[in-house]
Amino acid sequence: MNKSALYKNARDVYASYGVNTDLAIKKLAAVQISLHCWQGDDVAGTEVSNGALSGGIMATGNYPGRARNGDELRADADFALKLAPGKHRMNIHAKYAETNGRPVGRNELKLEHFGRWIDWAKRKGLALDFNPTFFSHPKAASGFTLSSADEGIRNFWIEHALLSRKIAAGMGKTLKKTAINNLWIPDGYKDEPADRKSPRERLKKSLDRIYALKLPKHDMIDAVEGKLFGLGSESYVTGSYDFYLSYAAKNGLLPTLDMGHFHQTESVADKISALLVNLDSVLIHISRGVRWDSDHVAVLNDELVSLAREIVRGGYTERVYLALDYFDASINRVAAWVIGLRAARKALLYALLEPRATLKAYEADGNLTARLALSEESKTLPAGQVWDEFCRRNNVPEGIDWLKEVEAYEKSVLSKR
Ligand code: RNT
Ligand code: ZN
Repeated sequence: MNKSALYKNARDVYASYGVNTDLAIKKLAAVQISLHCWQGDDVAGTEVSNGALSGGIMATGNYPGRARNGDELRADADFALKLAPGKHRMNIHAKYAETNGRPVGRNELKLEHFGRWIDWAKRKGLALDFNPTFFSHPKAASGFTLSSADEGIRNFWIEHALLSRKIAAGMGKTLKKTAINNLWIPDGYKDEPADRKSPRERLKKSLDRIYALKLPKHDMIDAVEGKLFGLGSESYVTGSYDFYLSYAAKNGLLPTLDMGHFHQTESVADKISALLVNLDSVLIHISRGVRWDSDHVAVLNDELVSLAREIVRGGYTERVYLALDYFDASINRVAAWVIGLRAARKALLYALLEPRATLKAYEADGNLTARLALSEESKTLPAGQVWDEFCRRNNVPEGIDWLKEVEAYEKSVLSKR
């Protein structure tokens, strides 16, 4: 059977379950996924005085060929983006400033230091997202930043957070595409604190100063990312999920849910409808924790498919912002990007191909037997043929063909670094 016959067959099979595959393909293309620049260089960054990675996160592995500067990083990202179908954004961190060899403090950064990213994004028609960087810096050496007991340290990081928000707004304004500015801090203790309250009170006060500055919502929106624990902050994290969820709800910010930042049996998928009954939007960091918040490459697993299902079932594709967040230095980094991008998009396709109208109807009728039976059968319908068709329609290699291109790029470019 040729390729289009295979797709037609899949389309008929899905039609018999009441699912329109052409509509699914159309909806899928429009969902935006933000690609994290930091997978391309193991979160190293492009600052002049580049410190070691800190803050309780870690990129393990020493696969050759990581990007060593902004141009290499953008070239690699270009390559990855061409191998993944659908609409993308690019997510960058403050530590990816490019300052022409001149050291510029984190409290002195300006929009112009991200000019190369902006020019590149403009050429590609991409939106940019932004993150202040509160780690890999001497002023974060104590493990505390916005919740530090030292007023000087707190003020330094408040300045950094404020100018990051302005940079994000500048990006959004220049590109005419709203930027999301996501704040995550590493603050926490390795061992049981004697005082859990004071750092949280200080964090709240710091955030109040950071978000007192009002910026146009069509230029940028603010998100705050909580966490359960980090390396060296196993017993206490100031900015926990509860802390930020309540802060975000009270102050009109987006909570960020990183899939590696919860107890391992906790379902991020279940949180989507619980949050969006009350909030406008959330930001998801698509990651994969293996035993700990290990930031493994996202794959098509149950967690990701369940999350995508909740987004699609709730009609939330415009209200849930999706961004990848992982860093694996043990495999080809461009491939790591492509695998995660394709996995996230595939999860959304699976969700769009679910016979959800019928499942909901069974549920409404109280026919829970049929609900379970159909849910099981739908898992083995020919989604792969629809995925291949989606790739063809978007001029992206289908199946494993993309890997040959990454291997050729590794040979001709990455291996020479
Ligand atoms: C850390 C958070 C955070 C970082 C990035 C680099 O646990 O997930 O989002 O991964 O900011
Ligand atoms: Zn994250």
